[in-house]
Amino acid sequence: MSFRPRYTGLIERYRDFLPLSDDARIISLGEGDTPLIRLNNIPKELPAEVAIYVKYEGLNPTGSFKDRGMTMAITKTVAAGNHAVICASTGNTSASAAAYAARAGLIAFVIIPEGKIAQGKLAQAMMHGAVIIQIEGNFDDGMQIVKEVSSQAPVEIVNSINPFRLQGQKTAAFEIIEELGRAPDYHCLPLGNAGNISAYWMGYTQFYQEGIVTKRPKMCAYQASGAAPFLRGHPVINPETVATAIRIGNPQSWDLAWAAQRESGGWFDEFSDEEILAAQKLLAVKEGIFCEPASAISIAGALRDVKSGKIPAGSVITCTLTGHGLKDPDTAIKQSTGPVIKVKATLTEVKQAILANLENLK
Ligand code: AN7
Repeated sequence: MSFRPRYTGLIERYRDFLPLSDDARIISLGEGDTPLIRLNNIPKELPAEVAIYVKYEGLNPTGSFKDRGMTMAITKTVAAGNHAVICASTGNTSASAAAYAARAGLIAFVIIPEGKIAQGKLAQAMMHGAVIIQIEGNFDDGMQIVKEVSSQAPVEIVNSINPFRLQGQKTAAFEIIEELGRAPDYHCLPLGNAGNISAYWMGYTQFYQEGIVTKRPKMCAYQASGAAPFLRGHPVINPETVATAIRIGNPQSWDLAWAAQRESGGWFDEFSDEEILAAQKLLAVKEGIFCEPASAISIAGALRDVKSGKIPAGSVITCTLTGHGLKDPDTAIKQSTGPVIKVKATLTEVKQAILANLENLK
């Protein structure tokens, strides 16, 4: 066997494609290099033969794709000599900012909507020592405040309006191209603040312009019906969805996302909370892959579009699973239908429970 060099994160991996000076002190937790898993069981039940791959971004260091952007944003903050960062967040950005700030020795201020952030994400921000400012308002209110406060206090914004965030996040498209040896035909992903779709489109476009690939995918992005400004054509005032990660009514990368949709020939669509949770469950039960609710919307989208014929037979589809299922255990447990059988701690009772269930599952 041959030894492979220790993986040290996406900046070192893709340095030639990233805007960084050679002497920058890189702040990394080994983000990126996430698995691209081909779905085995779900596609068998589709009317058309397609290849569906999931980019499992939940396996990043803090459990979401945000780490790709954060390694860049925090590296740049350190290079600029700044000591504090700030973000508004539905949860994952705050977790990632808190961790990378800790790694760099910076102070992180995170503004989160009261009561609407998944437990795992809150635990991360707390554990990494961020200063947590909980507002009686939603993500959009927090975002507005962050933009204003950063002009009045010495804090660097690390939301995706920080251009280095998208630079880091575009590397997911690079990895997909490298693993497939080509670009996919369709790329499906959730759409919230719209940074990620913009970043993927940048990444695909960069490799296309460098002549590394000869085509780019159609970008297909999905929103929760209760938080679907791209479907309504204007900001939504009181966004609501069980998928709290994408509970966003006034996306910051509005124009970039429309450009990605238009230039790629892709589309936007929406799903109810029930459909989102059903897709999350389906992926967990049929493929053994646990993603958070917001991430599952990419699966809901791909499946609907294959069933309707919008995505034709023979297509290669990639879906980004943006965050790990463990981020939001409450939602998972609440919707779980699996039986928890309570019996006495005896061989007889346990055996009986096993045999009864084997019978039921036949
Ligand atoms: C799991 O953490 O906006 O369209 O503040 O956490 O790039 O915003 C999270 C967004 C999808 C949407 N999936 O991505 C935040 C935040 C998960 C997410 C999105 C988010 P964008």
